[in-house]
Amino acid sequence: MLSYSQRADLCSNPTAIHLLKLMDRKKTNLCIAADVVMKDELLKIADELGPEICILKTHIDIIADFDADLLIELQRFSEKHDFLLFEDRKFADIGNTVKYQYQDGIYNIADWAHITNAHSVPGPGIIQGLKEVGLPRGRGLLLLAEMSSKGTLAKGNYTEETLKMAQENKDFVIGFITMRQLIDDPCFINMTPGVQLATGGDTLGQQYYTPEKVIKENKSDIIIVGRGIYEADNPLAEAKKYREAGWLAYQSRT
Ligand code: S5P
Repeated sequence: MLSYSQRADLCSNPTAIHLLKLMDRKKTNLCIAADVVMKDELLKIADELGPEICILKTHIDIIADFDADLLIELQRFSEKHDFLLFEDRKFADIGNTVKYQYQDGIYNIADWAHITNAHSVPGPGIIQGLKEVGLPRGRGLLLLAEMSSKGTLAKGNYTEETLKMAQENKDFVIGFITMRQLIDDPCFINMTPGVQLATGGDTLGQQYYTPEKVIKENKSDIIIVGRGIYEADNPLAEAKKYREAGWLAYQSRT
């Protein structure tokens, strides 16, 4: 199996190349899902956990005291600690609408988020719309091929059609939100949410698998961990545990 950085040499999207090289350089396949609602909480995570992660995943629209300064600070930490920013926007509208949602409004996602994601439910037009905005900036898009939640409709034929849409847009689509590796293509990066050190779930349908199962058995590339880390008594110590578990699982695979 190829290493992350060997895969980088085969890809064309600048964000995919950057991310794959970064993971091997920094020895981490951990993405933190920083689902907090205040600016200072988000920036604390970015600064304290930044050295442990390859990606900081945001839901920028849940920040109660959002302002443009937050975006400048996030970019500063991304450079300082060498991680990418992933706005988990889950776009789901027609191409013309998502273009505006991606570049305009108050969040201007395309200006600061290296990576964003989209549902494939509208069909390929959503990728075209996002691509017009993101590709000139060198950004990368993930498609939601599967979801971690109980009862998800993203399965079977829906997942198959999503893979096809990605293959037809390899310049911009850099991978998937998925529970497992779905196609053996080194340029698609698989990111998996619903990860904790113990299996289980929450009361709202989330389901958890371990880093080992996700990376080693299911051959995903990146673990996305939220509450397992930021709700711990010592988030930094917990992040180190997830980082190590994710990296060991990757090493045992290569
Ligand atoms: O299928 C999905 C897709 C995503 S991006 N299931 C998910 O849970 N996510 C996101 O991953 C979700 O929006 C949240 O930010 C994170 C999981 O958080 P946790 O606290 O359950 O680890």
